This record gives sequence, structure tokens and C-alpha cells, in this order.
Amino acid sequence: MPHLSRRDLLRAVSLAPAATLLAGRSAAEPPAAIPNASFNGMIVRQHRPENLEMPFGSLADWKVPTERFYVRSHFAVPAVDPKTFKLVVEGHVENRLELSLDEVKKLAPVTTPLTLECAGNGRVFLVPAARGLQWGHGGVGTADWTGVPLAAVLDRAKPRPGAAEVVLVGADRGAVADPATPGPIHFSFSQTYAKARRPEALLAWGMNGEDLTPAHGFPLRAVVGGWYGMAAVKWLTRIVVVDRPYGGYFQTLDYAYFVRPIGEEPELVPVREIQPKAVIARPGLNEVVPAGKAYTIFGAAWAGENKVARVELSTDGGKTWAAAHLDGTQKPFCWVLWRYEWTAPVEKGPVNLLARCTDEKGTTQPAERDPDRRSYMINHLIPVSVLVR
Ligand SMILES: Nc1nc2c(c(=O)[nH]1)N[C@H]1C(S)=C(S)[C@@H](COP(=O)(O)O)O[C@H]1N2
Ligand SMILES: [Mo]
Repeated sequence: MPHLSRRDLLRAVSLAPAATLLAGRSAAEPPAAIPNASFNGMIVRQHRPENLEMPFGSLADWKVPTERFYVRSHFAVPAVDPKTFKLVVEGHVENRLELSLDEVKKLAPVTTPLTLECAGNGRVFLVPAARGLQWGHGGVGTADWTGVPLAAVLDRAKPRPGAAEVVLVGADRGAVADPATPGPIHFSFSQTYAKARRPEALLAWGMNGEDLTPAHGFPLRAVVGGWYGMAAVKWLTRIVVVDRPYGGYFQTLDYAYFVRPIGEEPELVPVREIQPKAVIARPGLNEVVPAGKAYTIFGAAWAGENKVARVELSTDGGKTWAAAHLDGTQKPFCWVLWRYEWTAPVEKGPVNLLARCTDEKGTTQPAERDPDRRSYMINHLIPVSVLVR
């Protein structure tokens, strides 16, 4: 199995910007060399099933090309034949449906960019270490999605009064060891009925202008703008409308976190809305930055269902903050690229950089990790230490 150690990778992504800097180019340009051609420079977090991360230091454009878009799959990719494909819509509905792929595609298609982030993105930074795939910052990406609003399919199925949630079921299946399932189960996750009716809840067959690839859910998947990735069920073949909260494995025993209703015991609820977060793409960890010289700090920020109101940078480990410049492309449910023109100090030594995102509602990133979030929704401030030399 092709293998790239974390250290090799950090070296590859951190040396390249330094080299471009010396050549007089902006540090905001991506590293020229992509390591490990067989996986297109992706970090292999797991080989089977395939789980791939985009090295965040290679972030180049607002849209991530499909072959650079992270892959998060719990089970092997199922074979779904587009010719015999049926999307079944059932449960708490008047009209049980069985739609062919062509019938789905005929329902008022739209193309829109949406950012998808895995709820475990950034897990490698948790202290103490948490179970699960050890994602760095690259379990996130923005792509164009072509599909139909889930609401259009629901309308045809005519949900009955009292519809509470919409369960999406993938064709993939397997047994999970920890905590153990009673046998093989399908991947499934629900949306609230209100979210399922919103225009950013899509059933997509296209990604970046082409058919979905097998890894990203061919032939049909959900993409749910503003919600963490686990709601974006791939290889979608079944939709079940239910009249009560869904108790599926993945949203009770897996992607769930604690809330504390006042005066009550901590209670597990499903992970849903993406939290605000800014991530520095360049410089990379331990990158050498020339003393007294200009350096463009560059990254992305996103805030789920809310707009990114501002991104701030601290070059003194969080004592003082200054506004970063937000790039022109700002769309609902999408990340925004940002840059900060920094003059590195003349004194040599390590410097801690921090980026912080605040959304339009005034919610900002927490300085400390909240353990009630278990191993999900990771958006506390994570410093990037660089060497000024
Ligand atoms: N059927 C199915 N859908 C799934 C998953 C899965 O394992 N099976 N993983 C989910 C998770 S946790 C994430 S983060 C996104 C990742 O989508 P991507 O692989 O296209 O980036 O798919 C979601 N949809
Ligand atoms: Mo995920």
C-alpha cells in the first residue's frame, strides 16, 4: 500500500511555500509539487474502506477539484447500477414512490456550490487523543453540486401531517465493532423535516460538472448545506419519512454529542450544524518564515448555516487580533478564502499564529475544547507554530 508518513507530508507541504517565497512569489500560491501521485497527493487516513484527506496546505482555489476532495466512507463502496436504480420514498407519506434515476433528474435540477465538512475534521488535534480517524484540517471541501431539492421529491410523496424527520439510507452496509452493531447495518442519517424542506438540502448526481464518482456516492447522494458531512448520505437508495426522532445507530451511538438542558442530566443529541471555523493553509506547521519580510498568511473559513462575518489573525498567540481580508467569493453555506498580509518580526524565533472566525450571529470559535462534544464539531483555536529565521 502506498504510504506517506505524516512527517513526509508536513515536510512536503511546508517546504514548498518557503521555496516559492524565496523565488519572490506570494505564499498564497499552493506548493507546486504534489506528493504521492497514486493517491493524487491525498493523505490516506484509511486504505479499506478508503478514507482520504486533502492536505490543507495545498488549498489553492475556492472550489476543490473532485480528485482533491476528501473521502469519508464507513463501509466499502457499494455497486449501484444506474440502469436498475430505484429511489424508494416511503414511511409517513400518502404516496409511496419508486423513482428511476431519470425520473429524479427530471425534477427541476439546480447546480450550486456547497461546503462539506466531516464532523471529525481536526480530530488529530484533540487532547487527550480521541478514537476515530485522525483527520488533520483537510476533511473539508467546497464543490459544485447538481441535483434536485429533497423537498421536490418529498412533495411528490406527500408527507402526512406530523412528519418529524426524513431518514436517508445508503446502499452501503457493514458491521461496526465499536460500539458493536447486532450485525451489518446500512449507513443512514436523518434530517429534521424543516431542514429537509430547505433549498440547501439536495439530492445530487453531479459534482463539479460530472457524474458523481463511486467514492463520492454514485449515482445519487444527499448534500446538506450547513450541516456536517454525515448528513450527506451517499449511494442514496431509500428515504423514510418518520413521525418521531430517528434512533439510527449513526446519530445515537456515533455522531452524537452532549447538551445540558438547565437542571437536567447531560443528554446525547445528533451532530448537525457546522460550527464556525477558520483554518490556516499557509504557512504550515514549523515552516520557516524570513525575519522582517512580508508574508501572506492564507486560509479558509466557514460557518455552516450562517455567513462568515469576519476572520481575525493573531501573530502573538492570541493576545491581540487583527482583521484578515475576505476574498470576493462569498456564497451561502460555503467557505470563504481569506488572507492576511503579515510582516514577520525582525527577532528570530518561534511564533504562534492563530486564526479565528466569527459568524453573522456573533458566534466565535472557542479558545478551549468542550469535552461535551466528544470527538466531533472540532472548532476550538489551534495554533500554527512557525519559525522566524
Ligand atoms: N452511505 C454513506 N454516506 C455517507 C457516509 C458513509 O459512510 N456512507 N459518510 C458520511 C460522512 S461521515 C461524510 S463526512 C460525508 C463525506 O462525503 P465525501 O466522501 O463525498 O467527502 O459522507 C457522508 N455520507
Ligand atoms: Mo464525516
